[in-house]
Amino acid sequence: MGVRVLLIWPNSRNEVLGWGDLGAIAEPLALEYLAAALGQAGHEAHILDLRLHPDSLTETVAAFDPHLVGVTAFSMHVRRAREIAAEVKRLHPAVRTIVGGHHATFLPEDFFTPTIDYVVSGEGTTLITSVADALDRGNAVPDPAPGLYQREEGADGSADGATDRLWAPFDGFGRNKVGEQAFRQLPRPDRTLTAADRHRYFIDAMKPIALMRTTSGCPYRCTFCSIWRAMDGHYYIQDTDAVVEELASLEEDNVFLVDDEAFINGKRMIALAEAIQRAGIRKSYFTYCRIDTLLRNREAIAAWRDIGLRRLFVGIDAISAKDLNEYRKNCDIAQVEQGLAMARELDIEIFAQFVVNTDYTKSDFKALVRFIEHNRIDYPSFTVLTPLPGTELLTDDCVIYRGEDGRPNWDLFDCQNAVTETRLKADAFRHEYRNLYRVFKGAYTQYREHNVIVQELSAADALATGHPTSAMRAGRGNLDRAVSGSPS
Ligand code: B12
Ligand code: SF4
Repeated sequence: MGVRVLLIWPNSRNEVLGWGDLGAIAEPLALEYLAAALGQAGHEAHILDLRLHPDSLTETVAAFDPHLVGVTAFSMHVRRAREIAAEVKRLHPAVRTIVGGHHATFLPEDFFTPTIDYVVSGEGTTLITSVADALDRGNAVPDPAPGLYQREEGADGSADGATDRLWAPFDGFGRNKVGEQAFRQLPRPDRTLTAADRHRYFIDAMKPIALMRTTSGCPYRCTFCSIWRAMDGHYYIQDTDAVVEELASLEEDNVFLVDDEAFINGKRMIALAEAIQRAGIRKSYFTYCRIDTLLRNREAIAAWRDIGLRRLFVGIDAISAKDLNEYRKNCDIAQVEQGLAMARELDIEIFAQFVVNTDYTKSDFKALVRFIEHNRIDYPSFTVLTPLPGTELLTDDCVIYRGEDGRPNWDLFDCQNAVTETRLKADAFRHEYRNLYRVFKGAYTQYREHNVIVQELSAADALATGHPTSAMRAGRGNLDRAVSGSPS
C-alpha cells in the first residue's frame, strides 16, 4: 500500500550568508534520491523546498497529509530543521519526523529532541525506506541498522534526557556507509517531484540549472573538509552508461556536476566526454576541480571544454605556503599560478574559492586582494575557515558562539562567519572579510542577473535569532526578486 512521505529542504533561519541564498538555490538532489528510493518501494513522496516556498509548510502538510516528514540539514540548518519538525508535530501530532543530511551524518545527537522521531547518519535511501516500510506495516520501530537512530516510544513528553532515551545508542550505530557497488545501484533521483520548481533553480546566472553526481568522495585529505571523512576516504565512480543516461534525461541546458572532485581520473573523464558526445548531448557544465588536478589533466579538461564545460569551481583555498600546509592541500603556490594560467589558455572560467584563515591580519587580507588581482581571477569567492562537523578542526571548546544548550551556535556555520577566535578583533575581522566582497563586486556583475547586498551582520545580530535585521530583510527582498527571475 505504501505511506506518504513529505521531504523538506529548509530555508535558513537567518539570512547570514554573505550572499545568502542569493548566489544559488539549487536542486534538492538529496531529497530526489530519497524520493526515488521511496517510490521504488511503493511509497508516495512529495518534495517541499522552503527556500522557494517559505510560507507553504502548513498548507502542504494539510494537503498532502503525510505519515512521515523528512528534513535535510547542513549545519547552518540545525535549528531550522528542529523548528520544522516541531511545527509539523504541532500541526499533526501523529506524523512521524525524520532528519538526515550533512550535520546528522556527524552529529546526529543535535537532532535528538522530542519532536524528531528518527535521525539518519550517512546514506539515507535505504534507511528512510526501512522507516516508511515499518510505518506501512503499522509498526513505528524499524529494524535496527547502522546510522539509524530512533526516539524511544513514549519518550515524547519532555525534552530532558531525550538523548539517553534514544533506542539506538549513539556510539553503537555509527554511520550508514555505502560500498561502491551500492553507490552505483542508487536509484536515479526522482526529478519529476521538482518539475514545477525546476525553472527557478540557479547558480549565479546559470539558470535554470540541474545538479547531478557522477562520483562520490575525494581521495585528498584537506583539514577543513568533511567530505573525505563522510566517505572514509573512498572515491566511488558511477558507470559511464548510467551517467550518460541520466544526463540525457535532464531538461536543463546548465548542469552542475556536484562531484567533489570529478577530474581525479583523467582517462575516465575523457572516455565520459566521448560517450556524452556520441550520445549527442550538449550542455553547459560547471564542476569542482583542484588546481593540481587541472594541471595534471589538461587533455581531459580540453575534452570537456569541447562538450560544454564552461566553469570550474577551484578551491585555491590558500595563497601562502603556511596556509597550504596547515590545510593539508598538498599543492604549492607555483601550481596555483600555473593552473590559473592554464585555465585562461583553455578558455575556462574560474570560480575561485579562498578560505580566509582566522589568523589573518590586515596585511593578509591585502595580500589576498593583490593575489586575486595579479592572477586576474574571474570570480573570487570566500569562506571563513570553519570547524565543520566531521573535521579535525572541531574540538570541544574551539567554538566561541554557543546556544543556550551549550552546543555551538550552528546558525553561524555558513562559512561566512568566524565561529572561532580570530587574530584580529572580531569586528575588524568581519569588516575586512565583508570588504573582500565589496572590492570584487564588479567581478560578479557579468555572472549575476541580480545585484546582491553584502550583509553587514554582526554575530550578535545572528545570535538574536528569529528577528531579521534590516540587512536581512533587504537580503530577503533581493532573494524574492532573484528567484522570481526579475533583475533588481
Ligand atoms: C552541491 C553542493 C552545494 C551547492 C548546491 C547545494 C544545494 N542543493 O542547494 C552550492 C554550491 C550552492 C553549495 C553551497 C553551500 N554549501 Co555545499 N555542497 C555541495 C556538495 C558538493 C554536494 C551536495 C549534494 O548534492 N550531494 C549529493 C547528495 C545526494 O548527498 P547528500 O546531501 O549527502 O545526501 C545523502 C545523505 O546525506 C542522506 N540525507 C540527506 N538529507 C537527508 C534527509 C533525510 C530525511 C534522510 C533520512 C537522509 C538524508 O541521504 C542522502 C542520499 O544518499 C556537498 C558535498 C557533498 N559531497 O555532499 C557540499 C556541502 C553540502 N556544502 C557545504 C557548505 C558548508 C555549503 C555552504 C554553507 C558554504 C559554502 N560556501 O560552501 C553553502 C550554503 C549555500 C546555501 N544557501 O545553502 C558543506 C556542508 C557541511 C555542513 N556540515 O554544513 C558540504 C558537505 C561541503 C563541505 N564539507 O564543505 N553547496
Ligand atoms: S576540499 Fe576538495 S580536495 Fe580537499 S578533501 Fe575536500 S573535496 Fe577533496
